[in-house]
Amino acid sequence: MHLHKYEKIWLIFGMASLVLFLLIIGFAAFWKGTHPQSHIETIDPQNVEAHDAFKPENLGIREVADGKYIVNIVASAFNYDFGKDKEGNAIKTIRVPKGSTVLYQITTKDVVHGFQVAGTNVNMMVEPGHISRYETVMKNTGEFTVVCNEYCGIGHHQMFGTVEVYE
Ligand SMILES: [Cu+2]
Repeated sequence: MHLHKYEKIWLIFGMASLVLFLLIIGFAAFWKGTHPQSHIETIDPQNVEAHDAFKPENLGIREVADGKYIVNIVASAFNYDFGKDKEGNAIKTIRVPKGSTVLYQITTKDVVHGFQVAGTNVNMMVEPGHISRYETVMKNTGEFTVVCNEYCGIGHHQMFGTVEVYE
């Protein structure tokens, strides 16, 4: 079989790019540990309290190791449940020291919601029946507004909270 010179060049180019892309995917998946951050674990949306992370007393922020925090949140129309303080008032602000590693775990009781900490790289879709997780280092100080970016109904704009990163 005779191949034209340009055909050969294109074949080699095509195959080399395919190999290169597969190597990049392999490198990201096996070496860097890149994987989808969320939607791995399922949960009964009608009974989220059955899951340890979403028991009312476990909601909100918890320090699990030095500089490591877990934040558990239950979203519902039209509220983010960050748990309650000692007086029984709903917590609306999560406070973390700068540079800490925070794992956000969030689920929803009803419809699809969003969870975005505006100004950071935390931005998740929250689907009923799934647990959305994202771990990040809070590098910058400031007050960041939590917003729902999936239109979830008439009170959509009332879904908000604050993450405060202090020195
Ligand atoms: Cu919402």
